[in-house]
Amino acid sequence: RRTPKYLGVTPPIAVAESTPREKEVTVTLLEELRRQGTFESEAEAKTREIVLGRLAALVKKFVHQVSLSRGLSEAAATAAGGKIFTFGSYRLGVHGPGSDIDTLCVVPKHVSREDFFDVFEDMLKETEGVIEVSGVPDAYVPIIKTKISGIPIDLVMARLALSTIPDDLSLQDDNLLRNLDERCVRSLNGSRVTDEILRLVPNVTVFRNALRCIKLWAQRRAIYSNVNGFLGGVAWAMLVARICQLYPNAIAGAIVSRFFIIMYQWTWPQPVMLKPIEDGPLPVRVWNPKLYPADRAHRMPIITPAYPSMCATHNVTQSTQMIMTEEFKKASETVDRVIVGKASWSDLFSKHDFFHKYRYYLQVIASTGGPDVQIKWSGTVESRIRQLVMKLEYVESLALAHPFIKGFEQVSYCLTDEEVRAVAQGEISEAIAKRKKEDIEGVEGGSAVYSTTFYIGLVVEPRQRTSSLALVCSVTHQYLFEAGSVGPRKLDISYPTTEFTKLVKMWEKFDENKMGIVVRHIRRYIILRPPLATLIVLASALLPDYVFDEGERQPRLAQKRPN
Ligand code: 3AT
Ligand code: MN
Ligand code: MN
Repeated sequence: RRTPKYLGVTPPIAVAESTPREKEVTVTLLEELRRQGTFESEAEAKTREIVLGRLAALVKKFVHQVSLSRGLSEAAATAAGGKIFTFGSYRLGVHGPGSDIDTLCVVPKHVSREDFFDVFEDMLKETEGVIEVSGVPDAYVPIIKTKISGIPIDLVMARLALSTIPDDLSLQDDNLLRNLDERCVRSLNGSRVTDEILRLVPNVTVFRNALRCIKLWAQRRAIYSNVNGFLGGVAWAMLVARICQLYPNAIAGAIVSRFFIIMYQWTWPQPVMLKPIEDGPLPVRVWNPKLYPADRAHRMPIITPAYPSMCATHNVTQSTQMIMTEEFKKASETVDRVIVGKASWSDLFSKHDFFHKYRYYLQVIASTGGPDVQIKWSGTVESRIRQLVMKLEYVESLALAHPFIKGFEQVSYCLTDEEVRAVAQGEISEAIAKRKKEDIEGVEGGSAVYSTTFYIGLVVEPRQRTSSLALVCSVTHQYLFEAGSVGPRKLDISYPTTEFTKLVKMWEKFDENKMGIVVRHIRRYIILRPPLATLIVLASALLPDYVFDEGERQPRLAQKRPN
């Protein structure tokens, strides 16, 4: 069998070497990435290596100890082995200072998942330099989160159907997945996908530098987030890898420039794949739009290269696709200007303008009375926000529902139940905002409210000569409209918001007495219409200061031309 001369599902677009100008801009790109602080220090890199060495030894010790307890001989217990593999940004070589190390612990068949969360977790806790060990054994991908010598570590485990795990074990063989627990297959997946991506790019250094640039850009433009319907780290990595395949001899600056234009013009839902989808030994679903209607619904399918292949962009909605497409376009224009010397790379990394862009925003406020329950509740609400976005997309006069990629957390110290209710509704008065923990200590009826607020920007379809608009929001029953010549135009979003709150309350751990969920609309600014200026008493809430960086806030009052 002849091996193809290229990597990927099609031949390359061009095999040319980069031009001198592309080499120049690659140098300046790397300088800018350094200036932006995307690289860690040498000291931190060294610490990571030491930490990984200690972790590898600890996993071997763990396997050894459990092996002895299962009655294996000393020699057999030592031969049982145990190995760690990294995945995520560290394995790809694009991690920044403070990134975690995603680590997979592979153990032989006589070591169980329970051992991992009992024996190994305890061993970790007793290890010097280890703090904050917390296991989540019932997660979809069970995980231990920890910190060793200041480096955050995510640990997952896979138990293979092998009696020994040798040091030179590779996870590439699909047959290793036979007879494994589903959680082990899922845990192996991250590592198998990352390794496969690295095998499928023509030049790993070029890939890394280009990906570093794309990641920073996506973060700054607030389109880096899988749960909110944008792309996560693995999906961005696969997109960059595909461009690298299409231009096997191009250097990073050239890859970045091709990246944006190709992604802008990509004919979705044609999938991005790094190799043909393969069948394998498990009775599991592999992505296949011909077979499965759910896969057909993927708008921007980006398919993982390791068996069983899956779509990494299942969460993309009509709105998030539109937003990303617009960003690809803008970025490609910026890079064009960089290449001709009319812009600098720092322009590509300029901050998003989410909180300046829309007239109307929805606030989704998740609240509870304690920090631990708040993490779970706000995480649940966040993971459902794309359901709200999709429901909003069905509202006729809404052109776009743009979810922001992170929630804003606050703790408010309340003296009365009334204040607690107000905070849960998003009304944090100045008096409450100023109050400190000490101010409610020992006060009867005093309590802390933890809240996380998510934002969705709304674009209302323009209607000819309509300056009047009424927003109806079910939860707060506020009507809001500007008096206008055409009569109030209603935008009724009570159905999507009510359905959404019902949906999040269906969470199995939902507790009506402890958890609050409120959706309300707010505005960016108050519009003053000169002749009617005094009538702007319909005081609806405005975007709060905390969404802006210092000095970023625009005037709260927008003067509107008399019409
Ligand atoms: P950082 O540099 O760490 O921010 P990263 O790409 O390494 O970037 P993560 O550590 O969050 O990002 O994730 C690494 C991989 O872990 C990506 C995915 O394969 C897996 N992963 C992350 N979050 C989850 C999750 N909630 N459930 C299952 N797998 C996850
Ligand atoms: Mn990571
Ligand atoms: Mn992680």
